[in-house]
Amino acid sequence: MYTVVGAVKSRAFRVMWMLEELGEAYEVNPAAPRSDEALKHNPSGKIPALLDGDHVLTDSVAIMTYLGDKHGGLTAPAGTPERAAQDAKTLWLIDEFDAILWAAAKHSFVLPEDLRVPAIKDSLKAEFLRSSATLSEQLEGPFLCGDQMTHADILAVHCINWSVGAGFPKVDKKLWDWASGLRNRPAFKAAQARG
Ligand SMILES: N[C@@H](CCC(=O)N[C@@H](CS)C(=O)NCC(=O)O)C(=O)O
Repeated sequence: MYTVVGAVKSRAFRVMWMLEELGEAYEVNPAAPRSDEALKHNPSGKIPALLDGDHVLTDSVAIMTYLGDKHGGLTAPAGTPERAAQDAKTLWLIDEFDAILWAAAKHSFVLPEDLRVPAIKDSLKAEFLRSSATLSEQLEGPFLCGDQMTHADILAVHCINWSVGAGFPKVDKKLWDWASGLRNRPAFKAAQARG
């Protein structure tokens, strides 16, 4: 049985959703970022971490990649052009979605107050909207990487949800409807119920 360290309302949700999609059992240790419990598993105090027996894995995307490869689901096989395209999409989402939302969080509540530059948030919101329009344009099939769901879909939907919570402008209707469809998946709902 896996243990996910981190609460539902954090990047740990990505790992929970992935585990639900894969049908793997897990328990949740809802440790807060930088808490003693988080520091026990990751010297940076960041969450999520995944406990797999004696192994401690960190970083939500590294964990999803590990789980996908290990259980043979939600990923193209390693060493294929499809996997390279999936990795490129995942890294694009980290650059253009996650990093922008994280920068906004840092300048809202993560950094010490004297280091926050609230004015940066307007440009981050504009950048996110531009990136979401690009993603929307590229969206052709039911999933970001074609006919099969991958962890890139989990990452994108999690970031779109996060953008709502962060008060960012709403993504366009096509992308919003697509994300809503994925939020209706039983695995999404089951992960959310862990909160
Ligand atoms: N790239 C990492 C980022 C993890 C991360 O920054 N998590 C936040 C909570 S969602 C955190 O622990 N922040 C505390 C900190 O940065 O000190 C991942 O995707 O797991």
